[in-house]
Amino acid sequence: MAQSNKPFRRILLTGAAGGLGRVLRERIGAWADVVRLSDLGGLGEARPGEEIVYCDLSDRQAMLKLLEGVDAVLHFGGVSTEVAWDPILQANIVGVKNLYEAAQKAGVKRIVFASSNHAIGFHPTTTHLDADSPTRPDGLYGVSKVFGEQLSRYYWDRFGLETVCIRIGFSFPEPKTYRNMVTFLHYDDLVELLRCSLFTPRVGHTIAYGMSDNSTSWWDNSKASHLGYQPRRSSREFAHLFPDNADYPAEDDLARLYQGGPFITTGPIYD
Ligand code: NAI
Ligand code: 15L
Repeated sequence: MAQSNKPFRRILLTGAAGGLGRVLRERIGAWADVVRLSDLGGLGEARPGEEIVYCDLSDRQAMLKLLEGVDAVLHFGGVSTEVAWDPILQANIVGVKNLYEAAQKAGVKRIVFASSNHAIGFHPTTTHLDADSPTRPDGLYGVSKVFGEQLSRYYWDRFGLETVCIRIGFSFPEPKTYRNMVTFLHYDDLVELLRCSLFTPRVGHTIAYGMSDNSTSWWDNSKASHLGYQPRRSSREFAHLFPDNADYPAEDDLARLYQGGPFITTGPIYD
């Protein structure tokens, strides 16, 4: 391969066919000579500067191969909501363990792990959280994100493999509920937070909240300030969609009382 000035030789993006993966595929090409895209399927043709490797996160041997030659990982693959236990177990528990085992063996320097606000969803909406607040998952999906955060902590302590865990709020084209207005992460800010997470010289094991510059927030990113992340977008851009907060649940609805919103009563879903 010819010499290039791009910062990384090869970045792996898992979950590349998912909602956020498709956004990132369009926007991270400048960061690496090669972006290796992975998912279960649905990635179409590789474009210049891309490689496509289909792989189930729960397949240990396939994961050991997937990580070969990779310098850094954006881990966006896996189950992204509260579903039955077995898919959560396979993708988010076994899969994350396979990822870290393979990454450490391949000499990967850094992983950005797409965690979720559901790792802390059983905190009341009256509580302000930072990186040191205790986790309070709001379902088995949230428990699986706590597992990923803790596994990555172990790989930092044991092997010096760095991770930034991003507790993403709500990253879609626009907020759909008033709760989303509080937790909104604009795609532009997601990409900026990933750029900061990959290019800050030392991150160790960092917990950051994935949110834009929204008017109301439950989260404080001061303990991730070394990342230098400055959100430039805000859910204020969508305030006209919620003139009287009409969609927000009634005062005594549990979904209003806890940060995880409706997730708190969804699980557990037994197989
Ligand atoms: P998504 O569900 O659209 O994408 C996830 C992708 O992972 C899918 O393409 C799916 O095929 C793949 N996947 C699932 N199981 C797999 C397996 N066993 N092996 C390989 N690939 C598998 O989710 P989205 O919205 O793109 O989210 C990406 C990540 O960010 C997820 O980890 C999610 O938990 C996290 N996140 C996203 C939020 C958002 O607002 N979009 C909020 C909080 C967290
Ligand atoms: C998540 O963790 C999900 O991945 C995303 O689809 C949304 O449901 C988001 O949380 C949320 O809290 O709304």
